Amino acid sequence: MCQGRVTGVQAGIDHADARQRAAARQAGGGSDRISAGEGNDLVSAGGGHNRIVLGEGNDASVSAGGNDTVHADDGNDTVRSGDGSDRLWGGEGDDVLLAEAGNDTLSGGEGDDILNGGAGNDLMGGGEGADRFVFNSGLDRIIDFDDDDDRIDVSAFSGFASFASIRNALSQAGDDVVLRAGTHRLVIEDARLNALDSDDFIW
Ligand SMILES: [Ca+2]
Ligand SMILES: [Ca+2]
Ligand SMILES: [Ca+2]
Repeated sequence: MCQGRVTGVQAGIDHADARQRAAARQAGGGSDRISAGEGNDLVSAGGGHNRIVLGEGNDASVSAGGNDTVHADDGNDTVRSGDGSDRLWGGEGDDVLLAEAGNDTLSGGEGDDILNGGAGNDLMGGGEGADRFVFNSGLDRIIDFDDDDDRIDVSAFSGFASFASIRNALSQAGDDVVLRAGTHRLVIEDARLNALDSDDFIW
């Protein structure tokens, strides 16, 4: 298995393979296309609208502003995608998806994933496994909350000091449950208020 590593890809429109280290380092700013392939890769893509495929292995990628698309694929991966409207797929494995600012779409896929949309209005789907959804700001949606396995982390809000305080902020809205935190709102799609209990939240 190769140990690919791409760093400093920041300018220009690049088509970098992680195994081609020298070429990757010379790539300039703008929108990069990076395919890391097998092995455990560390990709730093900088700004621009990046398209990153991490392939197999336990990978990590960091990108800055711009609308990024990241397919983490197999393995336990960590993806941090900076500002912009990003689309992140964890694939198989236990992944950590940190979409940061912007209106982002996060898909955990199989495995026990942590999905954190950061600021902005984010759409989150955990897929199979016991997933943790982090709600910290904006108007977020969880499309596939499973109250047997998944949990919602609201620890970013100091006002939620107990499950009772969370329960007071929950309401049924048609087929969905809505959690309100000041001006911020989380929609838990296709959920029943009376099925949610303290096991479903982290505060
Ligand atoms: Ca890889
Ligand atoms: Ca993965
Ligand atoms: Ca999952």
